[in-house]
Amino acid sequence: MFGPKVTLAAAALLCATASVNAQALSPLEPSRGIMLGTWCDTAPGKDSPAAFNQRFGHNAAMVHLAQNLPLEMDKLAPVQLVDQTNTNAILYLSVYPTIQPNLLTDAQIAAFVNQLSTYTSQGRGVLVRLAPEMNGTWQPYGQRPIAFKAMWAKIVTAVRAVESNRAGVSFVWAPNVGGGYPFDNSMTAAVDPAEFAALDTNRDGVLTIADDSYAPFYPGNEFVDWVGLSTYWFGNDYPYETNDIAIPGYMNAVIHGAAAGGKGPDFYGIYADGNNKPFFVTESGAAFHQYKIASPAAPAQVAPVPVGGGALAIKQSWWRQYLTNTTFLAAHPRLKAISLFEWVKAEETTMRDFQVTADPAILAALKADFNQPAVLSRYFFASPANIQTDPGAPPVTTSPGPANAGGGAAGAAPPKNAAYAFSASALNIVGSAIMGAFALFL
Ligand SMILES: *[C@@H]1O[C@H](CO)[C@@H](O)[C@H](O)[C@H]1NC(C)=O
Ligand SMILES: CC(=O)N[C@H]1CO[C@H](CO)[C@@H](O)[C@@H]1O
Repeated sequence: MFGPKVTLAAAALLCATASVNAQALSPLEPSRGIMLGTWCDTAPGKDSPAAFNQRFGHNAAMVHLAQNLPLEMDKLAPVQLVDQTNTNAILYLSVYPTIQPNLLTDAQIAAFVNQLSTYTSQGRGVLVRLAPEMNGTWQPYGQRPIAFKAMWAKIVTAVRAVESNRAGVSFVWAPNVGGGYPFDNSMTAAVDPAEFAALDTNRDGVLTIADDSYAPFYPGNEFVDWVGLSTYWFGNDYPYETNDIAIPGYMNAVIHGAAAGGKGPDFYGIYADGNNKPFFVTESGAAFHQYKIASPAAPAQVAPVPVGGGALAIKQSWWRQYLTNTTFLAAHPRLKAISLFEWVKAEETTMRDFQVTADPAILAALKADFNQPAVLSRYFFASPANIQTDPGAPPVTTSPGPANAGGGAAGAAPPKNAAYAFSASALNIVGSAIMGAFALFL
């Protein structure tokens, strides 16, 4: 799958590194403004990032894809879908280790580094959300903070050892929202006394909600570029199978640890403000429960769910808390990226529709809120570009998304973005014919 590395990459990235350092930003962090991204259902015949761009009327600044580690060569993230947007969108890549952290070999890490180098050397920036939700029990790498942090540092060090990756790859540390921690009693890490001691932050001999759900897993400022949380509105009460309007202020409460009984640490305050890191809403959506299912594995309808507040009002009550809420956005200047979860997904006991751009009425309501100048001017989007991230991928056939509408307020210049400076520099030196597409960022 991976082509040979492009030899000019090292020279190209010297430029980008200098510009990143001068602004004291994390790699791929915009100096101001928020990158809007999408994670859509890329199964054949379902949805695509290019189709999202056309529906929404703006080019997603980031395209979210996921894959496992060690690499499974037949199941790598379909990065050609990013190329097919014909933009310089950042690849936002969630990477899920399928084995315990201490078992990952140097050769397996090297293969991953090579994959990223292939992308960055073509001018495609990559935001790596490595091993997300490491605080939960449901991942093989979950609740093993010592092994997790060692794996994290090893991978980050190996990735940064390649020149094109230093400005072109940024690491996102994103635990699960702490409400409900430690989530269930099947705490597998308890078998290792050292791991358990690291988790039992109040040293009372048991793992409970009173223990810090984030700190044991933080790999350290030198190894983390971005900090993030995934935020969802599922409904008023567990097991979440009613269609409820979002509780006012819920989004704000979640990122400051005041949701779910107010027991969680103030994530934004401690990890974004306290550690001087850009903040990333790594996934977000409001669930409209379509119907009850037997199970996620056998998601046939077993009972209807009343429409309650209705899909439009529920989703609007959620996006108005953060995405289009200028009060919220102004209060969180470290918020630099938001990725929408554009899926219909069987979860727990219901079929859940999180999409905001699929239904025409919901999309129209979103656009009416989002395209107000005071909101739109806080965001920016990818620019047209012809990047062939993976030289081995099939040729691009889809049509381009709409033109960049970043900085929508009349006359406002789009914010400068280290990511796009990175792409521009790389392509400038390569001498690509598409230079004109980057003129705004030079
Ligand atoms: C907008 O955000 C502020 C600050 O978080 C919050 O107080 C307000 O309720 C939000 N507005 C809506 C409509 O949710
Ligand atoms: C118990 C709990 O909170 N589990 C949740 C952890 O986070 C994942 C992803 O956000 C959810 O799917 C789980 O339900």
